[in-house]
Amino acid sequence: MEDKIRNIELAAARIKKAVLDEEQIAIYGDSDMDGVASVTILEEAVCNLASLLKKKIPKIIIAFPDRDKEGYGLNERALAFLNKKKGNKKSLLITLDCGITNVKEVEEARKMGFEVIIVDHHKVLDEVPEADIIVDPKHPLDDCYFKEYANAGLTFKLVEEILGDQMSSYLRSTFIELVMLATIADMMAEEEENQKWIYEGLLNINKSQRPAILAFMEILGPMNSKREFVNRIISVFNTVKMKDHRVITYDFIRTNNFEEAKEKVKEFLQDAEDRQNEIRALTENLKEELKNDLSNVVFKGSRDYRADYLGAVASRLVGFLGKPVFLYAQKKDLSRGTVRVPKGIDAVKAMDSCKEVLMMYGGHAPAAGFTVKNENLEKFKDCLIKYFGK
Ligand SMILES: [Mn+2]
Repeated sequence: MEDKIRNIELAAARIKKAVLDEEQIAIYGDSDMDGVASVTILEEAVCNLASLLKKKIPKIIIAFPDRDKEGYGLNERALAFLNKKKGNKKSLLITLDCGITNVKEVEEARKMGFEVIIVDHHKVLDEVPEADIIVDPKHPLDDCYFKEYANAGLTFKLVEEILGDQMSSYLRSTFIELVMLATIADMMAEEEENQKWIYEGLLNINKSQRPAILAFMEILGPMNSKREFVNRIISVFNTVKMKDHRVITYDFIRTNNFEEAKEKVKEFLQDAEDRQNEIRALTENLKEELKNDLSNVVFKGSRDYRADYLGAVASRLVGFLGKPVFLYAQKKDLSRGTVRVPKGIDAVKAMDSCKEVLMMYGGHAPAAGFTVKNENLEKFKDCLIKYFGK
């Protein structure tokens, strides 16, 4: 067992070189709490390193997938966006909390002239993208003793390599705060460093330096527990709202304007409430509809479903029905879905057996996602019925 994650020093050295040479850097992260935390940590570390080294702050292109329009991970539209921003300059592309399943897209990115570093904590499928550097503790070649990091935890390990003992205690504590939020949000095992970071992050959250966190504190008022407070923040961050490949929570977490942050928090909390109501209504409808259903797997979609809250609905249904739940939002030509399964079942493995009919899939054993052409929906369903038994 190694105590270092495979390739993490290599990735750190490459990013350091990019800062030294004032190269352009594109950072592409998932649009949820873990992704936004990861992007923020890496971006702030890179800017910090540039000023420590008395270098120009590199041009950093930031983008996130529009989950509703594009689904999860690197994808064609996002690549076109990144490529346009890149111009004809040489550029690094670092994917955070996504990328490990994007074989085609990584190939495409490299053709566009990006040098690709994947930093991901998701399961590695049979086919691995040909990126320049891959950091993923779940890679079969990775011998690291601990594999259950949130991606933000992984990114923190990476920036520890990048900054070394030049990381100020101020910077460290603002990073740990984000790692704590992301580790709880992604429901990673509270063991080893995860446990340490969660403890430290929760301990210090009321001394946060981020106006965004302080604004939450002021608007929400006193809470019974720090966990409860943190869960409210997470539910906002996992509500993905996009504008031009930028998730609005990313600008929010980085803001220096307390008054503006307070206005945002009010807006977010209203949105979160509306969303909770929609989730509750859909869950109740589906419970009613499925309570007498005898099949071993739920596979259901609609043109009215919105991809961004299906995960929450599927989680509740798994608890109620005790069987795997596949829900999808049907678009014009394809459908995007989310999967939640009871303990002991591996959602990614189930989809491995159906990969011929899928465009894209991936995630974790208990929670995963997929993209499928509408013409293959029935085939996918049949395949799942076969896998889980009648
Ligand atoms: Mn994650």
